[in-house]
Amino acid sequence: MARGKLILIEGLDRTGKSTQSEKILSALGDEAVLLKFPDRTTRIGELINQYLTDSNFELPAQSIHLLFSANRWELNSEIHSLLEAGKHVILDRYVYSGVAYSAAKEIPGMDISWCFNPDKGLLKPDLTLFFSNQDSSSLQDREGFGEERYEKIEFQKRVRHTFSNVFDHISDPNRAIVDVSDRSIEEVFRYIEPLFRTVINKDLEGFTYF
Ligand code: 2DT
Ligand code: MG
Repeated sequence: MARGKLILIEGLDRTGKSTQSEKILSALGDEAVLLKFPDRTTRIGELINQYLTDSNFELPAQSIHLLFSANRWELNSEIHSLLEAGKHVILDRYVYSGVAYSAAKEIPGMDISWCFNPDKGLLKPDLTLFFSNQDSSSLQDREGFGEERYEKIEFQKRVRHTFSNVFDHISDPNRAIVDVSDRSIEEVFRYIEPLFRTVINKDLEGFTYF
């Protein structure tokens, strides 16, 4: 049986990642499963959730970084099994968010290379779609952000910049940028559908790893 494909939706906050991930899932039906990182339901995920939602719960930047990575590792073998069983796995955030959000803190010593290290060896997606919007007045829309730890305009601007450095650092020919500015949900979906269908119809053998 052909293995399933690993499809990653990455991007900045409020670019419609979760909406499009759900739409891909509906389009593929029971051939696919959708996993979201951080997965807040595991023991490690509960700690991550507390860190994101409770501003009194402090952890060193290095520690929370390693927890986000550990959260991916705890699901790695399950993802592997699903793919081997022929299921397509859609991921809503993964390694690139892990590296970009931590490196954007600009902590001495915690550069992109340091941040990427604990994720080395994780399954690498067969397709990565990076959702981006224009860095303009939309970022003035403070109302649009919620209350979680990273949902601050200044930090989001740094994350945007850091993502492009992360892409320079981690090469991947199977990655595309999707500019969602001024596009409706349906327009974005019409744009990405042929991209993920092409990958799904490929006959790939073996796996690749970060
Ligand atoms: P959501 O809003 O998508 O639930 O993400 N993040 C995410 C990290 O800092 N490191 C990671 O490894 C991952 C996967 C992005 C919650 C926040 O967590 C950030 C936003
Ligand atoms: Mg969020």
